[in-house]
Amino acid sequence: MQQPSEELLSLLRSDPPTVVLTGAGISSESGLATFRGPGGHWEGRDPMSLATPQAFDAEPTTVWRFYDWRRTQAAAAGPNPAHRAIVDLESKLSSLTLVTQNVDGLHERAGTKNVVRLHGSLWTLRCTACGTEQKDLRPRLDPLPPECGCGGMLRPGVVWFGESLPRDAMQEAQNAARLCRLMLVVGTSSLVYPAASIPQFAKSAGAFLVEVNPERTPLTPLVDEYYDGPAGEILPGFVSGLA
Ligand code: BV8
Ligand code: ZN
Repeated sequence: MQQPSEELLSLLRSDPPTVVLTGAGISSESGLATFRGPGGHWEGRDPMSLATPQAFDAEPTTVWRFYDWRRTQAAAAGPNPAHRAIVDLESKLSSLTLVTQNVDGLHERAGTKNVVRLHGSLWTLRCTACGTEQKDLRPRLDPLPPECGCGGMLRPGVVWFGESLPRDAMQEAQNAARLCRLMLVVGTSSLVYPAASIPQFAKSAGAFLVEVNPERTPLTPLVDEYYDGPAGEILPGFVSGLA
């Protein structure tokens, strides 16, 4: 398996402000399906077609059940060595900002303290009428979308396609990207915007860009180093090289 280069190790040893941007691929070794990989479909439906406000408007119970399934999958999964390597990096570096597109909560369960969630969380419900958010860690959701105290229907607290990202999360991610000297882009197809634009901010600010993914992506030609392999094997090597 690809070991970190001397260039990356000496950069890491200089304790650079670091951003780690993750996508569904970092959770695949926890057994969670990615959006575009095998197993992502649910009852024959493409998750991309279910993760939209239109789908929820048209088929609220179906979309609700899809997210109930996603929660049961995430609850049954556990953080893998890639999630834990980021926790280790966070403890060894003075400044590490973890920005994730994932909604599964595995970074939080691995122990990462500050998680910038660009696309919300499976473990939050939001009222469609008054917008109130509530944490909901129950293993299973009610069979039907429950009502908020105001009478509005509750929905999953995630960002669907066509919906704007939380302003503060995007702002925090962009600021961290502009200030970092090293960005690790891990397990994302770099197809979904505006999350996929974040590495560009780092690049234009002169950061050293590293991609970890067993497949090449539209970002690969732009990075300084591309590690072709699973994050659960590559990232621990970055940490042990720092020891
Ligand atoms: C928005 C939460 C403004 C829900 C998600 C045309 C051009 C450009 C943009 C658009 C366009 N048409 C529409 C858009 C906008 C759209 C978009 O980008 N679409 C894409 C598909 C073209 N974006 C939006 O709609 C965003 N909002 O633009 O708002 C706006 C406002 C109002 C009106 C109009 C516009 C909202 C996007 C957020 C959607 N919500 N998630 C849920 O989870 O259910 S996105 C969801 O899919 C994930 O969060 C993630 O972001 C994305 C999947 O991407 P990845 O995480 O990268 O996962 P993927 O499966 O794709 O890839 C996995 C990768 O891991 C692969 O590369 C694989 O090789 C790798 N891998 C596998 N195993 C491993 C591994 N890597 C390492 N180790 C391993 N072991
Ligand atoms: Zn309400």
